[in-house]
Amino acid sequence: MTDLVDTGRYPLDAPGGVEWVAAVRDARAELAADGCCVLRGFVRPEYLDTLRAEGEELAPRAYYTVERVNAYNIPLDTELPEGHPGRIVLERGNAFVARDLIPADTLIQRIYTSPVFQRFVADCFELDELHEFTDPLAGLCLNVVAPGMSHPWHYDTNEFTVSMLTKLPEAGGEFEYCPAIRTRDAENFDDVRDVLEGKGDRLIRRLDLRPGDLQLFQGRFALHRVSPVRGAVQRHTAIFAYSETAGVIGTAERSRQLFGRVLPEHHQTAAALRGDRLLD
Ligand SMILES: O=C(O)CCC(=O)C(=O)O
Ligand SMILES: [Fe+2]
Repeated sequence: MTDLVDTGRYPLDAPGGVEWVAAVRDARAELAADGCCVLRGFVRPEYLDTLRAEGEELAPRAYYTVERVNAYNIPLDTELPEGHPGRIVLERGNAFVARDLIPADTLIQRIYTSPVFQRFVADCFELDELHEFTDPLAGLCLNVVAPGMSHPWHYDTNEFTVSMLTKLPEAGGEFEYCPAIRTRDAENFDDVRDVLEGKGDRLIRRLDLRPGDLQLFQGRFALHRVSPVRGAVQRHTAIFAYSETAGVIGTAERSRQLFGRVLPEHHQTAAALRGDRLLD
């Protein structure tokens, strides 16, 4: 693991050391400022070809479907008042390769399962510990956005998300986000509606991500999307999903939507427990 990572900048080879503490402090400051932190060049340049090539080999295994959704991922026939941003229908055209289709020896599995990586990420998010999902499909995914497609505006169910671009599209496919557009107590539907209607530029930040950059993101309160990919090639990201509690498994319905498959494990779970009552 530590030979994959630029340990000069991100000292995963010396947990708890002075440089580790400094790197964690910088990441925490960025997260505190706007809920997003990009650790540039996290993966050493000599591994970037492998990172991209492994994703290219996996991408045909994604579950390709275009789904009509809303920003809250609640059913489209939910009764909502006039003007509610949840009434705006979006097309979710990204496709996920599920964890059980990603070989254990790929770089992204090695990163996802690395205890020292998990320790580092937990420290950056100021968490005592974090756990891989028990869900056999959702813990680690490759997110594939093909030309003409986008991963439309949404919030994450998880309070924190870790991801890494592995393949850059020719154009478009930008990660865009609206820091703290909602809070634990307030949905702020007016600003959300502006963003969904293309009138929210004042609220949007854009990231210039490069392959091998590690992104730490608090996506529960920041509306975000991957803008439409243009040109001839796909955009790929590895999504490393962790939770503060052990044993997390998604619901059967969500698994069917994202992966086109439901496993026996998914039938045993009720909806994930959450600390708030926000939509999705
Ligand atoms: O692929 C990305 O860069 C973002 C993915 C994302 O927002 C998600 O999977 O929830
Ligand atoms: Fe997301």
